[in-house]
Amino acid sequence: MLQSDKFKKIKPHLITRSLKPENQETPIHFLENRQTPSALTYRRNHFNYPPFTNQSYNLTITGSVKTPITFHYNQIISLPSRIVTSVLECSGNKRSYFEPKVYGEQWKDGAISQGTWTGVPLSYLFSKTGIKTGASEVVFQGEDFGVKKGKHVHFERSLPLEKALAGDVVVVWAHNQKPISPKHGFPFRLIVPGWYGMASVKWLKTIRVVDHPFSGPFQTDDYVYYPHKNNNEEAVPVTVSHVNSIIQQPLDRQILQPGQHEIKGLAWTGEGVVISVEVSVDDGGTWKPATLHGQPRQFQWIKWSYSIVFEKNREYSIKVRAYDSNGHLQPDTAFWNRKGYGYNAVSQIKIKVE
Ligand SMILES: Nc1nc2c(c(=O)[nH]1)N[C@H]1C(S)=C(S)[C@@H](COP(=O)(O)O)O[C@H]1N2
Ligand SMILES: [Mo]
Repeated sequence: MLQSDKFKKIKPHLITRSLKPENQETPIHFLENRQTPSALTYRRNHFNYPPFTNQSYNLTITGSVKTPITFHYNQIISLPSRIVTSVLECSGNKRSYFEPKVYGEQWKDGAISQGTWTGVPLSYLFSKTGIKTGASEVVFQGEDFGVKKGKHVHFERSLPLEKALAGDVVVVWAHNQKPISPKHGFPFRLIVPGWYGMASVKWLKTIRVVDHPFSGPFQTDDYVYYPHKNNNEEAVPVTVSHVNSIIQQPLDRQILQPGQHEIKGLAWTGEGVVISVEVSVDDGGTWKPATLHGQPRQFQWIKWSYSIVFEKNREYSIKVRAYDSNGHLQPDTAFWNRKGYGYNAVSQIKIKVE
């Protein structure tokens, strides 16, 4: 191989937070495409990867339904399908920036991806099974399992029935036009666009309609905002993603040459769309609008950029904040909560000009 061919092979790798179970994030400056390639999509797992068996090709809908049905993979992929391109952000993304610090995976900004998912709307599957009166929630069980607080459990999450029936919740079997990779949920996963990632259950095995509040550990212990350090008062479940942004260029603490530069990054929100992004190069003293690239689309991130001439021998404190169509704005300080979910304070970096 020629020396120059070797150099062409330089490519990004995920940033490891833990290996068993696998938790790795994406270096944010490689979130370039509308579709994050599967190999560069962050991986967030509570347990080891589940064993794959012939049973894995079946998806059962049971509980408070009129006709319980087990669908086979071949049936599911032949049903009327829907395509959704959506951001998936871990609710623990940016956790490492909380002050005071909190326990849990110390994610920086890269526990986020955007992908195109193909599958069958959950509401369509329910039109086949029917739902009994009195049903209130739907529980989604993943094939993966392990020990949590001394108990042997599967990864399980519920949605309120109303949300489960909303047309945008989809049981998907393809990611970026290919079968979902084993690490991201093959053969099926749920996708709940606009909600933090924990709702999008991978290796989906059983869908159970229930008539009482579901209280599994990933529902009522984890993925709850606890505003107080020492008690569980005022707890609120984690649901919709907050309005948020990242600065992809320049990098934090980068040393630059004087002259024209482009500051750029991404912005997104769970409900509504991003309507503007503002940049400050004087530590939040004054704010100017960034240019948005393309039309804002529901559930998708939008690229933004801002041109500036940097002067020599200076340091700049750069801040960025996004607004959405529901009137939400990134706050100066994130809402602190004990388990460190939903961090969305104004994004910031510092750079130095030689
Ligand atoms: N079965 C199962 N589904 C799961 C999880 C899990 O550990 N097991 N993690 C959830 C969390 S917290 C997130 S953020 C996303 C991550 O999806 P990804 O690993 O495909 O990026 O999957 C969700 N679905
Ligand atoms: Mo997550």
